[in-house]
Amino acid sequence: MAIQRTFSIIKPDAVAKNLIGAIYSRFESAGLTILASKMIHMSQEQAEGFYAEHKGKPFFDGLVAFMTSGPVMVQVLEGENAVLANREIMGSTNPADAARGTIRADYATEVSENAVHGSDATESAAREIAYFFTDDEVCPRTR
Ligand code: RTP
Ligand code: MG
Repeated sequence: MAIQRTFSIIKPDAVAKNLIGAIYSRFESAGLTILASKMIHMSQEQAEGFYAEHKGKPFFDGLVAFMTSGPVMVQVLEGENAVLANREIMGSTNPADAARGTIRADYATEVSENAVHGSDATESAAREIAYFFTDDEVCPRTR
């Protein structure tokens, strides 16, 4: 296995429920190290650009409205096989299908408000990290 980086968002529903610390704890317990982190309130343009691959789908407008409805936490996570490791602790897109003990099973009930985003491949991770962070905002561990 290789050390990878992935991009993560704690979505407006989970931020509103004061779950930032609980979700960061899940990342760290899973061996994912936080290399960059900030709170932002996405603009319409920022959210549409981030989810460009979904443009034209029936849930696109609702997704953009939700993602701009309140602040989010965006972060870069690093660890062994980080892309898949993060997807595993997140659980399935629809919380109803998410395995017990995953973030979405424990903290979300709706597919449209499912607590977290995680990159689905190393290529999308690199693109998504660069979408929200400059190189000097990402701080590799020195010890
Ligand atoms: P994400 O990108 O947020 O990590 O979620 P994902 O890969 O598990 O799901 P994706 O297919 O990329 O969809 C992005 C987000 O769109 C919303 N969605 N709603 N109503 C629906 O059928 C539907 N399908 C997708 C979800 O909030 C999903 O996280
Ligand atoms: Mg996705």
